[in-house]
Amino acid sequence: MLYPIRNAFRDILEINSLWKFRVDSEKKGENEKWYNDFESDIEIAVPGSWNEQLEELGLLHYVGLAWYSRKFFLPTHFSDKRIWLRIGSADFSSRVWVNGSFAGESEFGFLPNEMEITTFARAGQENLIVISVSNELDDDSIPQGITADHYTNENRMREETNPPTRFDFSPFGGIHRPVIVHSTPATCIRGVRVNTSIANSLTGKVEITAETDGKEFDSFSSELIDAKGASVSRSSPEEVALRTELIVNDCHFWSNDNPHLYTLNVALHKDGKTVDQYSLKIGIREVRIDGDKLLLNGKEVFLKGFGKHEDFAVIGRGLFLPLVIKDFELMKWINANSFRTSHYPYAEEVLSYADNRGILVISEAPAVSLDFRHVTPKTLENHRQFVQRMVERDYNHPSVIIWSIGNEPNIVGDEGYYDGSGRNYWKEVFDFTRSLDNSRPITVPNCTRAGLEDPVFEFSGVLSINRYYGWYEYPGNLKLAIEKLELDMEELHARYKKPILITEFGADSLAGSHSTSLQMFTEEYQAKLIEEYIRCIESKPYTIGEMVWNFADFRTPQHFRRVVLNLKGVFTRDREPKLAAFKLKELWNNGRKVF
Ligand code: BDP
Repeated sequence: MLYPIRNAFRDILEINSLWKFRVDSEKKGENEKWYNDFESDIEIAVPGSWNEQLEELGLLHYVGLAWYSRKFFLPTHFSDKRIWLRIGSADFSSRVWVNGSFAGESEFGFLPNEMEITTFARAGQENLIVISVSNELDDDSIPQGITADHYTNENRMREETNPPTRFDFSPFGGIHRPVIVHSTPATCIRGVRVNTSIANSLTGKVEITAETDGKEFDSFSSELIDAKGASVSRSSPEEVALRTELIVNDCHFWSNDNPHLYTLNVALHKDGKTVDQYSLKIGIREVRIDGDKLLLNGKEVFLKGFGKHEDFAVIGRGLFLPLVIKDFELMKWINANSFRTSHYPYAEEVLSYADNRGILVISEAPAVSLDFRHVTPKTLENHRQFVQRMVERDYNHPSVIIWSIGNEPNIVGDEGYYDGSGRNYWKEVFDFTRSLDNSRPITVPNCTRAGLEDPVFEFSGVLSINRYYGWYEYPGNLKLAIEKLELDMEELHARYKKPILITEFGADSLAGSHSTSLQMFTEEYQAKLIEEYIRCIESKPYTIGEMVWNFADFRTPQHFRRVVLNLKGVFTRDREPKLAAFKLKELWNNGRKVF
């Protein structure tokens, strides 16, 4: 799946800003044909969640259906082109109509929903897009949903959140990423996949595979351009196969220290003339696990970073570019080199920026806290499809070095998970992911409750663990916390002989709260816990990284253990540093291991 671009053959029109909005809690919109437009005097900004924007209308915790509508003028020059509509993400599912005709739908939140609208759209005229968006989830969806009844029936009332979720982040609803109408020629490039490798210390290899739609071409070409605009390698335009290999001499490999990007131009030709062209930035690099080490271009890399969230005041989960810039500046300031897109794929714009800035990314599918008592064949099917779309979308980003295809399965600690059903499930999803991409390690972070018997370890290339000793277990007791952490790491490594990544550890702290003793919720306790974890993690030769939970405070569903936000951020929700941020900056100085 390609990000829309503008060039001599393609055009884009962003349909963001203000849309008309209407809540449909009774789900009557389709019967009443709201897709032909509906009455409302409420407006909402796109991208952005409805929750905080429209809190005063009662939407802060709203879970259900809502409708968006927007008229836009489609320029006349789109008339002889194929026309596509792409919604960067509408969470968690959406249905789309263009000029009253049903155009497409998606059950996969956090990913683009793209559809061809050539037959419905009218160039040179005003057009109407109507989108219904729902943030409801169920047993079959990824992530899975939960209801208040589940908690009651399972006698887990003390765990109940409002709105009920299986995860610890707000189930924000809305159109969260840009809506783009774009055009392509009739015969067009629809997919490009790039595999890069190092032939020798001076030479890079780029294998390119393209997918096309339409038959009106007789050759395919590709060319790599360097930062100064000079051509560094090109295929012969006679190439008919949609597969080619380019050799780059004097190659500048992509790495976190030197995130060198080339522009790849691919094109289709007919009778000696170019009929379509697509360009993307690529980085030439190789990721590999060797024994207990994570290697980037053959050199050991130790991950220092965070689990993050797409979350900010008012805009909620909406893409907000000033925040993307700020967060990357803060990651650089604190000497981090990586983050995990916990617990869902982030906006493509974020990954492209990570490519530019040399920040390494673990891209995650939102299979968070799967409850195997409620997993259905449809859950598995949706999980596979989700991973497929995520891998397709993010494959070409050099920054993406690891796939995480879930998080903390069996957080409820159900025994049935270990009877082979959990293993079968994960085997299938891991094998499937590997069949889509065998160039990157695959992992699933494990939680304490699922224990060291968790079947995800058998299939993971990197053993990822989330540990909250010193917080949920052994609260306030750092000595015991570190002993337990060490025991887990040692036992895990002894059993599986694979590298270990600590994907989550941390403590809540209320900015401005201090103590001279070890006191939970103070900035000192958070900083101390993080420091002690890092000392222990870095003392083990088989660890490949440490990711603090979380980069910034973030909004969660209501629960007595959360004071509006999860406060495990080392930055506040508005990105002010807590004490732990200064401690990390010191510990991560120069990217060296300090312990
Ligand atoms: C972990 C989850 C994460 C939570 C975190 C916490 O992976 O989503 O936010 O715990 O409780 O179990 O802070």
